[in-house]
Amino acid sequence: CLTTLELTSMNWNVSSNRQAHHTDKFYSPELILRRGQLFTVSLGFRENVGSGQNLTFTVSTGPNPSESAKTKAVFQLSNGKSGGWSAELQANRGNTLTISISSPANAPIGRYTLSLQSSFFSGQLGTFILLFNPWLQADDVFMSNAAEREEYVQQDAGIIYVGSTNRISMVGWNFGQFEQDILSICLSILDKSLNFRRDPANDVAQRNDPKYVGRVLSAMINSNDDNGVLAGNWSGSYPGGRDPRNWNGSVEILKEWKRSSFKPVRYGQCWVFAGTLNTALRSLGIPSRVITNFNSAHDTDQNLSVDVYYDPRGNPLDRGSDSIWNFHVWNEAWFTRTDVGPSYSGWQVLDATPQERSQGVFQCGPASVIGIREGEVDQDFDMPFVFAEVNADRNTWIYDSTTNTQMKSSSESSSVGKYISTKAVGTNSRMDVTEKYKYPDGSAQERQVFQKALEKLRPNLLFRATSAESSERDVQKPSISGKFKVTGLLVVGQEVNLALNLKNLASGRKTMTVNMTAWTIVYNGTLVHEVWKDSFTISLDPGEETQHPVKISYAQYEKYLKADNMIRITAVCQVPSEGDVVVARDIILDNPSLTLEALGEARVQKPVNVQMLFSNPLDEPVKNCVLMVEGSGLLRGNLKIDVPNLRPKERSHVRFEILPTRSGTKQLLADFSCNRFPAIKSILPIDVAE
Ligand SMILES: *[C@@H]1O[C@H](CO)[C@@H](O)[C@H](O)[C@H]1NC(C)=O
Ligand SMILES: *[C@@H]1O[C@H](CO)[C@@H](O)[C@H](O)[C@H]1NC(C)=O
Ligand SMILES: *[C@@H]1O[C@H](CO)[C@@H](O)[C@H](O)[C@H]1NC(C)=O
Ligand SMILES: *[C@@H]1O[C@H](CO)[C@@H](O)[C@H](O)[C@H]1NC(C)=O
Ligand SMILES: CC(=O)N[C@H]1CO[C@H](CO)[C@@H](O)[C@@H]1O
Repeated sequence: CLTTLELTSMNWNVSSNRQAHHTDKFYSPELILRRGQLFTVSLGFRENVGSGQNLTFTVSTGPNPSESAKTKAVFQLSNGKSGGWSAELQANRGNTLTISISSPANAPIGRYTLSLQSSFFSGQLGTFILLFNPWLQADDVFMSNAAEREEYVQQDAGIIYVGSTNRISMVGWNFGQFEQDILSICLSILDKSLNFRRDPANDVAQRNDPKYVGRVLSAMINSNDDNGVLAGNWSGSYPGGRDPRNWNGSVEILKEWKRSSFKPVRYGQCWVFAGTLNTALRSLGIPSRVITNFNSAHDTDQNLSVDVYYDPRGNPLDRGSDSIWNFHVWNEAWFTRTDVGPSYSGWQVLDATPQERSQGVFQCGPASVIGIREGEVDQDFDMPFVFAEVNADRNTWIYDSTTNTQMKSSSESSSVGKYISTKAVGTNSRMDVTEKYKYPDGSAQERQVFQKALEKLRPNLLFRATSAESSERDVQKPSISGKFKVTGLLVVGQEVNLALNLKNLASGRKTMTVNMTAWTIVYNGTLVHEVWKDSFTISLDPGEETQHPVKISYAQYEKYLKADNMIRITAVCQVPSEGDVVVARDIILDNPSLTLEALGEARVQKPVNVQMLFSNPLDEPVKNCVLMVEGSGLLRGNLKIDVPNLRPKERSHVRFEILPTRSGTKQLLADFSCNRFPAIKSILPIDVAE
């Protein structure tokens, strides 16, 4: 009687399989595997089953699995590997068979069901999750360097660079791809995509391809079009959601998205989108990193030229659709590009910030970084947009609304695309990758590539020839020059001190009138409020230089400063019957410092105290102070501590306890906020011993 041969046990060998597949860090009980690599399961039967020759396995993924789409495979226990799915007998101990199962290196990733059919048992054995495999040479995401794999796949905390060219700063980010539920949520991101909703069978079949998965994720991390994860907002006020500066990692965001039944989480800005996309990529096994581009152009019409406008009084104008962001953050993911040619394999730009639609949807990439450096703007995907972000020319105009006229004040070919940065492998230092994106600004090669890109984009605009040079020629050479110099500390709570340096470059005496303004802004140039203005007239002898002081008091800017701490200062200088000269400078005020110190050695499962120090720099009390702390592997979830009000200039100490759960270098993130300082951040690296 066959029923006596029923299956009595099924051992997935979760722990040893996950160790072998480099998935042991996931905080989840599930069997998580990487494709192209064998795993072993043990089947126990009530009686001796011989060699198990007649066992047939089926794996399937997605709602409409099919063998033709390779979302289903049926295979028998055999001795030979086929390159596709296969099963091989490893050991036969009478009632127990140990079987090793292999998946192909190009299998779709996702959640699979494993079933068994035989004369004595038919049914599901259970489920497992299959991920990309950067350890496997045959996988499109193969990364040969072990230190890089450690950083770009296994590292669950990192640094994102922000600020401006003259003040690069950083925020810590907790990617948390191994935290409870995060992998599951990242898989459900794919199932909420427009592609899946339209044609699930086809969508699941394409999940074998990192290009496809990366592009879908870039669409889904922003909420535009598809109710994806994060709603963007650059307005400077965020009452119905969280100020983007307050996020410190992806885990809260992804969990909140799930908790709210997949309603978009409010609000994100570029580094929040990039931090979250990085978590999704690393969790699925695609090596990835976060990239910051300073002076990032947003060129909406692909003419590689961005226009910036001011009015005659020096006010920046929100005019035209193009803009230059102080910084912009995107991702690079690592995989081969068989579609455009193997020489474009390697790092690929993916950008989840909703800037422009691509094929009707806010999504961007993959765009090969090598392709961008070589000006291959006709390749897939979104190459012109990314190329312009790092290469566009910047034209400055004075627009006079009373006469509806505009005059070009300057044209620069090398102000866009600076200090392209990412966290270095294995250390917390900044690595500059600008030369991966373009040849040195101003070099012959860089101009050739720019020209090549321009010709590909606008065959009929060939006359722009040596573009920037020619447009620089159509701007009259100014007889004066100007520059803002910082003359004091730039700190929130104190007066801002700068000077406008002016110089007469001409051989005759020049009289000029100067209009100046200062506006608080959001990092992408969104204007918040005018906080200061001044006008003066001055005469300078040939070669003479002068310094005009700029003083902006705390009382003038405090109400309008946003968490970006950015102020844009502009001067429009006019010499009668000559073109206006625009001098602009964005400054970033520093927050008072928040220091963290571990008060003992950190060991796994041993509580350790950490102390926070903060001094109120203001001549007024600060209220509603809250300290938030998180760090993957250092504490479960996050800690919220109410800090008592601080009197003017008072110092505050707060102690709290953490309990490390994993060894290695971990990152503790703190965020201190109060009525006067919306988001002061600090990072403490902690070495946790076994
Ligand atoms: C941004 O947030 C403000 C304040 O909550 C809101 O009024 C505005 O509609 C939001 N903008 C977008 C695009 O969601
Ligand atoms: C580029 O496009 C903008 C519109 O976005 C337009 O105003 C500008 O004149 C164009 N510049 C060049 C050099 O083609
Ligand atoms: C400064 O602003 C005034 C209007 O307030 C305007 O008449 C004058 O032309 C401006 N100066 C410059 C240099 O544009
Ligand atoms: C800031 O970015 C958002 C999103 O792309 C955009 O809607 C807004 O217009 C931008 N502001 C400026 C000044 O470019
Ligand atoms: C350390 C820190 O800033 N914690 C923050 C991280 O995010 C969680 C949830 O959004 C909050 O508790 C804190 O804002």
